[in-house]
Amino acid sequence: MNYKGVIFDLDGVICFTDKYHYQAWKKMADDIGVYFDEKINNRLRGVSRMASLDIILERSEKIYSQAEKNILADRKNELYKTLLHQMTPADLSDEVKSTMDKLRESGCKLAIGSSSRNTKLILKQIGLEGYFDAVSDGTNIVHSKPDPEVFLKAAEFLGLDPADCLVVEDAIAGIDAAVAGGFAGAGIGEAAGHEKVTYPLNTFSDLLNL
Ligand code: B16
Ligand code: MG
Repeated sequence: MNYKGVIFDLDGVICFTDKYHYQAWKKMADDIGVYFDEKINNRLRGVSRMASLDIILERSEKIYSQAEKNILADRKNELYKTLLHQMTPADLSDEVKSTMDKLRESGCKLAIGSSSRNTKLILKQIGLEGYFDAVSDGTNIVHSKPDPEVFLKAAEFLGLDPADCLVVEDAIAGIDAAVAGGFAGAGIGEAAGHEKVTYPLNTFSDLLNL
């Protein structure tokens, strides 16, 4: 690994909470009679909770006040958290865990850079509480991806320059954020096709070849 630090996105990279986000947003959208599908859900990857709600409400005829939006977002989050409690260490794949262990053995510092305000709960559920050298998430930022703030904070927490860190992302907004912050970006899934991705990955363990 040619980088001193690796900053991992959480949802879509380390684990797959996207299905729970979908179920919870779908229930909320159905309750208020707003159309929502998997394609719209894809636009929510890496995007903050309130910005995600604004994307969903593009399909609504009613204009919601900020107070009403807060209630909708809270309702979705309560359902989402109930679903997160079903997660166990079995939701962390052997490939992801052994790849991260090998990166650490080679001297790399490891961090999380996630937009989620539920990051600590998710890490606890999958058995990674206390595993990372730094955790930067939705609770310590003002601007969410594609703004680079979450990754810049992660690099700062690690004591490293962005140029010495690799960001691993599944979201287009996440690669945009990495590029804006001066980081190299490794893309998984949809993000592997981003025109500015530094390294497209077929699978997570490809990181061991960089
Ligand atoms: P929360 P990531 C992101 O996580 C999700 O991809 C995105 O869909 C979600 O809206 C966002 O976290 C905020 O999540 O409601 O838990 O604060 O991909 O940046 O790890
Ligand atoms: Mg993601």
